[in-house]
Amino acid sequence: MERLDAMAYDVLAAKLASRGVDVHKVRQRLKNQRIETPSWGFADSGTRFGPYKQAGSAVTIEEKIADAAQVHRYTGVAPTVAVHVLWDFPNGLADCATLSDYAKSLGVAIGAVNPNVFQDRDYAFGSITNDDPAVRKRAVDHMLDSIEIAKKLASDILSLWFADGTDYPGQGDFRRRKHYAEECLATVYNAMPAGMRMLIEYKPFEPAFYHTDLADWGMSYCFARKLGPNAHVLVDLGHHFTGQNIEHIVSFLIDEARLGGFHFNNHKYADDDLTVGSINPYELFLIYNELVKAEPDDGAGFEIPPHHRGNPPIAYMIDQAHVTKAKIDAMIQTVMQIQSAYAKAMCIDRKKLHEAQLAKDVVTAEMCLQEAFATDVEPLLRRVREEMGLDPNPLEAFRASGYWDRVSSERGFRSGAGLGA
Ligand code: RM4
Ligand code: MN
Ligand code: MN
Repeated sequence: MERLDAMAYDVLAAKLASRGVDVHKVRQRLKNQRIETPSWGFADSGTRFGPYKQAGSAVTIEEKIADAAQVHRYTGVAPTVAVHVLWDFPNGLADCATLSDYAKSLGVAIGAVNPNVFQDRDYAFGSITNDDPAVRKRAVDHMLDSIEIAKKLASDILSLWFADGTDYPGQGDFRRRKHYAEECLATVYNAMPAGMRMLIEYKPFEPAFYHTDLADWGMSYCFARKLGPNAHVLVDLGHHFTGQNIEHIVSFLIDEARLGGFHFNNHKYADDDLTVGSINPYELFLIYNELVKAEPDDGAGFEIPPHHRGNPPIAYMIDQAHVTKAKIDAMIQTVMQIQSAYAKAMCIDRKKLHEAQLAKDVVTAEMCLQEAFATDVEPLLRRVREEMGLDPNPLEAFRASGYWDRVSSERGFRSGAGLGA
């Protein structure tokens, strides 16, 4: 097996060399990749019809961090966990006193802090766009508290998503609501310490079904620009209409230096929060193609134009709720899927692609992408994992560890705070 692996790797390295790709650099970049898991992805979640409970689902933030640490332990590239304030710290600041140390003891750290201004009944008619100043203040205060929590947890990302919108024409005034949102966001932005970034997520519909106040990337971008250099757009892959060209949006935002991060997931119909790459792996690959081009060294030895540079650091976060899959298995599978898309995007013959574009040879240009997408990058990923001191197959290694069997019998079925729970 080892000999076969070594042979497969050599064949792949030779293939990549013929495309002008330096396989050593690709390995290095794969080792430097970072993916953030969400605390809520380890807890019970559900559908609009109700929550589904799994034996072993995490309830406390300590359990969620412990589960996230398993994902990092077997993949080596998921060292941070995003947290959701209301679900993870129901008592606010008091709940997170020793959490950084706890996370550190398990080999991980806290990532983006997500305030929650959508669950409470008060927000049914909007949070930062509500006509009632007391509700707007409540939402702003919660975000200010979230900044304090982020400081306490040594996190430098405040990640915002708003459910604000209306269900029927005439229900609200678009422009009045827009001005409320601008004012509230400015208050929050100005309270952030130096070095903290605000990520602004958008979503076209749901839970509001007529209009959403932050409906698309252009609106998030517009708010971010008005706020200042530390406000960036968060692209959640599930928050687009079917057929929308997400890689184009990604590329545009990179060029404007406003792409702040991702919420990885995949959808077939709406905001399904399925495993990224499960429905449309080619889309994920095409997104990574844009990201690879924006990295300082494209690893292909081909000079990338300076206008592709200068974007802020990109937070690669997962936002998935696994209802039917075993949660840690699904998270490891997700990380592997993202690694694979990244690796494939680095297998593109960039010189050939560039020349084909200039020569208006559409077929060759497209085939440069298709050949890279069809490349079996598993031998490369296995080699990288071995070099990182990991098992070449993280999912099998995790399953063989017995962790899940142990925690599911220890924890059993329980209720807890969380999405739909
Ligand atoms: C939204 C959005 C946010 C997430 C909430 C629960 O659709 O994706 O990121 O925090 O769901
Ligand atoms: Mn999201
Ligand atoms: Mn979503």
